[in-house]
Amino acid sequence: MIEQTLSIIKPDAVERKLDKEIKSFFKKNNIKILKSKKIKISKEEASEFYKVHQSKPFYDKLCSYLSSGPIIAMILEGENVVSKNRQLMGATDPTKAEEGTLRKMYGISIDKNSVHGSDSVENGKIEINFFFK
Ligand code: IDP
Ligand code: MG
Repeated sequence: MIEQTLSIIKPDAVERKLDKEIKSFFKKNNIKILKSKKIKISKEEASEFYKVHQSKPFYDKLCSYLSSGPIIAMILEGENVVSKNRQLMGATDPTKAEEGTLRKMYGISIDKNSVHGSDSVENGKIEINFFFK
């Protein structure tokens, strides 16, 4: 099924100017980038975006991090793109990510893991709406 998902190039990857490589990696894997915008969000906005994690010990650090510098939010579209993007991203912890995945190639640590991807079609809709209203 053709789906959409939200992808974010996180501050660590924007700072290292990896956006071109990451975008061409998606395109090479038959994923369309419907929209893309570079923005800097506030800590309040990051807290809203990541509110599913509010009970986690790393929540505050996570929200500070996502609002620490410019990010690139994108709407990706393609066949089964939600799970496909999750596969292309690799495990949350770059040290556990498979060879050839974005987080393996570019991730620095579990915090600075370079990319975000929605975890379901339903959350994808919510997250797309958050950035592209
Ligand atoms: P995901 O990004 O692979 O979907 P989630 O569990 O949804 O992973 O966590 C959201 C983000 O929170 C992760 O991308 C990562 O940056 C951060 N995070 C997750 N687990 C930990 C942890 O145990 N310590 C520190 N940061 C974490
Ligand atoms: Mg997640």
